[in-house]
Amino acid sequence: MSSLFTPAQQAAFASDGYVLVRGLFDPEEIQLLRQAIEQDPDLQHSLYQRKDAQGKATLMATWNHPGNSVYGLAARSRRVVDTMEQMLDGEVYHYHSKLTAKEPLEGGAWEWHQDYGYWYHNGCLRPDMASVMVALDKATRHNGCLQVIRGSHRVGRVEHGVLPGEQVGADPTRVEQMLRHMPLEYIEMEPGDGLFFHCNLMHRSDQNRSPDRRWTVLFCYNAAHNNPFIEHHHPFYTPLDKVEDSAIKQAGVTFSSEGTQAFMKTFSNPPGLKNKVKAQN
Ligand SMILES: O=C(O)CCC(=O)C(=O)O
Repeated sequence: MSSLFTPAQQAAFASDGYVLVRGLFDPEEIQLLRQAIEQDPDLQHSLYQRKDAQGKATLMATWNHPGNSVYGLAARSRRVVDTMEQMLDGEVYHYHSKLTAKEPLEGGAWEWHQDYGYWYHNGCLRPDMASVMVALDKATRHNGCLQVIRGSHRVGRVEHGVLPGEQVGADPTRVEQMLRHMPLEYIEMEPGDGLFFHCNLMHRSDQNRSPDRRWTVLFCYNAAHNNPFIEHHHPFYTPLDKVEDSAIKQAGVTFSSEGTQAFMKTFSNPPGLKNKVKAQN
């Protein structure tokens, strides 16, 4: 087990719901990831838009299996997976990954939500799930970096509803209360930094009104013991083949070989969430 977390970071994850690891991927590695994600034809063909309430779109790609691309290897690397296994206290598998790309001056906002707000509806019984957001570009307040409510994961799952636009968001009354009691943090990141966060951490991000691109990739994991009881658009337990950290540089700019990553062409809200509580905003 080669988790990156020190005991202090493990304690911070428990109390805050997230840990920011600077330089999770070094400059050479992040350049490989960025280049592969920008150029992989399978990924490019799978791009779709997710619009916010004002009609501004984030460009997205989502894939269910990590495969053998260099960015798939990053999601399978020991430094990431062993850390996830420490966070979630046991074996994890790859639940999906996604690119969230905010183009300069155009990128859309994300409303307050917890990932478990929708993964719950996928039949995942426990919130034993987490993600790592990796910055491909510099992410700042100006280009729509992630915002989190520190410690909000300890509130548990909040009801979510379908919002205007194409997003699912958390009950605004609960969010308002959380903001009264817990600090709002802007997570500014350099390329290669990784934000590990719990699936119940409340998070959002602003539109990108700046001239600077903000692309991030998210690798999401589920505990092996939390195999979903509903068949849905993300995979059941599938053993994760970990690779050594050195695999990223050894691979160079490698793309997904046809079919191995199972790109999704579109993405719709979990059926359980359609017609559910309408969030009031
Ligand atoms: O890219 C972002 O700013 C947020 C993305 C996000 O929260 C999500 O995909 O669930």
